Amino acid sequence: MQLGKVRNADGTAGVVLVDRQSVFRLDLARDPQVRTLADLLHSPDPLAAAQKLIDAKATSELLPTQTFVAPIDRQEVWAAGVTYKRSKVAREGESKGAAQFYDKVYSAPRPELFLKATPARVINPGAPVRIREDATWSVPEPELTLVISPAGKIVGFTVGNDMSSRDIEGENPLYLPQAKIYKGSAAVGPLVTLAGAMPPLPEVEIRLVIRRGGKSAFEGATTLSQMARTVESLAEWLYKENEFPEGAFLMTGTGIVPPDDFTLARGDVVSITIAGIGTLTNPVA
Ligand code: DO4
Ligand code: MG
Repeated sequence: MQLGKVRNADGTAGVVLVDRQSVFRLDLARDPQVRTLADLLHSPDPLAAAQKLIDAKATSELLPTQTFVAPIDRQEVWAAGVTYKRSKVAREGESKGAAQFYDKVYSAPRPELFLKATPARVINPGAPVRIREDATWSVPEPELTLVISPAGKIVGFTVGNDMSSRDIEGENPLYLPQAKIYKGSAAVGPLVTLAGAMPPLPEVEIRLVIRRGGKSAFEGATTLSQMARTVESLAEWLYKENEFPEGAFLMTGTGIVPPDDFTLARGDVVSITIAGIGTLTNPVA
């Protein structure tokens, strides 16, 4: 079972429950406690709360995937780094003067966590993500993304793209916010799979395909069994000494890094598929 947001033909937004291929529009006006998708996700039983909002007379619809918009309301988007060995090795290679810090953070109890985006900065499925004009080496980072309630509970999972400028990050780790947080650098969606509906996490495959001129320019895959931390511990660290009254999204790090001679170009199309959730596709502007 999945929850998501759609853009209606008249430009307004709607909330939907998705059961495999069937999409049910929800009538939020039926429950005064529920004004947004986040209210549903943060309720004690999101599936039961959503099912109560289905119009009994409404039939399910088949919606084109471009109808879905990012399933976010007012949550901040955070990200974890160096949670897979592949990411540690790639950072050590790109930042010669600071390689030791990546090794240290990979094995330290405290993870690397950084603010990635505010909701207004998040790019919808199908809309263009960006590479920085002043970057020479840019990559997408395909990441399982946790949807966390204000109380710190992982209530669902979505797909995230942590667009990154490797040359800027590699020049000096203190440039990380510029390498990571810029216009068009974060995309999430298309849907949130409720926590209880997710397949067993270690088996979940993440796949990245980058197309250029209609042909595959890079393909890679990993599974969550390669992640050196648990999703629960990442959520716990994020909420330590912090408050998220609107809840939070947390990208959990990349385990797929294209070879060092690969950089994204305008016109590329990035598709990230996570088993149990779906595919987030964005062209590169
Ligand atoms: O330390 C740099 C960021 C790492 C990151 O974003 C990742 O591993 O996914
Ligand atoms: Mg990342």
